[in-house]
Amino acid sequence: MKEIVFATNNQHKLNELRAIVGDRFRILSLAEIGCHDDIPETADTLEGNALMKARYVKEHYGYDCFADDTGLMVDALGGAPGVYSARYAGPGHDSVANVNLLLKNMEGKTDRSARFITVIALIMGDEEYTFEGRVEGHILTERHGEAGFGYDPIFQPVESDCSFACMSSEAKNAISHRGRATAKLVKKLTE
Ligand code: ITT
Repeated sequence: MKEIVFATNNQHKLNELRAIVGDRFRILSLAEIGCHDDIPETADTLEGNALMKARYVKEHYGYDCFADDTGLMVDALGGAPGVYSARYAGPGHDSVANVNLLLKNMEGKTDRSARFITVIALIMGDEEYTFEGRVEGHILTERHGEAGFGYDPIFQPVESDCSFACMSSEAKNAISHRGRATAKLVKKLTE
């Protein structure tokens, strides 16, 4: 079976990808290739960060690999937190603090429209590819649901009457930003 590295330190993303890809490929984690580095993601676009992470693994470890960068773009906040979604409430990737700050900044806003965008960068041999997936929705006024991760409890996709955190992983993956970008990745990998 073909092996490919997913350059992420986020176990939730790894689980989602493995569920979507199934047994078509063996997805290796960074730990499985002995990489425990703090991979830089200092670009100011999702595409730039995804490429930065994938290139780092290719250059330092030699594996074909892919990486994703995801942002939640909220219209009433001028597109924030956007590319800074992981560090919205400060350094430390603290999802509870990020969600609290977003709820606070959205207090009193009537336009609650938002979208998740994922860009996946794939490096195979000398070739680089990028794939985008997005899902439209709105920001709820409080948390709903226990599943998922990150901003899932406060994001309700237009296709659903509940938040991503109220949905099964299968239901989320079928319509999500990452699910849609991953479908394009899988198409490329199976060409
Ligand atoms: P890696 O860079 O190691 O892949 P990360 O958690 O830093 O992991 P991102 O920079 O792509 O990942 O994530 C940006 C933020 O958006 C982060 O706070 C995540 O919790 C959140 N996020 C990403 N995908 C999400 C999803 O499907 N649902 C809810 N929140 C998500």
